[in-house]
Amino acid sequence: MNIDFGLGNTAEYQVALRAAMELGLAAKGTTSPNPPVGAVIVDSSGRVVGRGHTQPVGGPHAEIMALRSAGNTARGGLAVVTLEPCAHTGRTGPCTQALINAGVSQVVFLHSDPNPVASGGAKALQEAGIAVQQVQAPEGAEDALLPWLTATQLGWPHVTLKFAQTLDGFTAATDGTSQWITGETARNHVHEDRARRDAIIIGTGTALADNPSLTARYLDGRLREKQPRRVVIGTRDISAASKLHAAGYEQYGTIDQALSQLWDTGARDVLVEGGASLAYGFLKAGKVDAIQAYLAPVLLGEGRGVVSASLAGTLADAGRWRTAGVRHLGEDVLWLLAQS
Ligand code: AOF
Ligand code: ZN
Repeated sequence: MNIDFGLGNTAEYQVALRAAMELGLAAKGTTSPNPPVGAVIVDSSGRVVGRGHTQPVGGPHAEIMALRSAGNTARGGLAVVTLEPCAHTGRTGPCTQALINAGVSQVVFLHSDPNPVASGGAKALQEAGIAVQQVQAPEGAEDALLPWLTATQLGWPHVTLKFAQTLDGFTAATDGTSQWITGETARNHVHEDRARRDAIIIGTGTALADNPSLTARYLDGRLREKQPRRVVIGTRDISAASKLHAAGYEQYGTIDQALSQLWDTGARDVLVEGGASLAYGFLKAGKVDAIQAYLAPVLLGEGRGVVSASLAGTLADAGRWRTAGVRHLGEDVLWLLAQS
């Protein structure tokens, strides 16, 4: 499909798509089991006249929020959405109909909807005479929908394994000290990321050894507005004196029990934060969809590893990951990996 969007050049809708992706990112962590979608409305002069993102479950979808903020200026305009507009009546009405009613003449979207109940929106819009085009994400833009898309296809939560390590692969020194391997910028990123997940998971070993609170905080220690669910996997009792007790948490005996219960209760995007034996369990079971490694410019020579046991006895058997992105965070580097 080759459509003239009347915007002069494609750079303008790339800007709109970036804006929509940023709106989606702002909603991440607040929408599950629904996707964190972002939407903008652009008028015929290329000006962004409406913005919106998915509201917490049961609330309006991104398109509805963007149309509300655009008002009458949506007529004849372009809607840029990170997910194919829904064609169904679920907890809310179909966004396709709202776009048609608002008189939008063009729709650009990033991802097709893998949810069979809601999909078919592109076709419905075309049948109503609206020009529809699916586009690629702009280079380097963070895509908030990826975990939800994978989870929806799998029928199982998307799992990100996260760790901070020295340049030579250690998460703690031989005496057990691990605070801090990475600098402030990277640690702040971890907290921002926690707030955008549905749950953070640790093993009982880490809960007992580190006594973490697993909250999402600002650098000054204040709690962020959105807190993820805190989940501990393992059968050992967590002491009543643990900070987790105060913050509230859930405990499951096995990885499968935890993920199955998390899925059933709406979690789609979960973060595994340690320790080494839980990381081993998730990796060995093939339950890791993405890795988020924070690499610090420190060498220890000896120390505690990221994973507690062997994943491959010979190099040819070792799983190789695909680099999905690299970011500088102060003196540290965030390495994002996906399954190849
Ligand atoms: C959202 N936000 O911006 C879009 C969604 O039960 P409902 O009516 O809220 O519908 C949820 C489904 O709608 C969701 O699984 C997805 O397939 C589709 N699109 N959902 O929550 C949005 N565009
Ligand atoms: Zn919708």
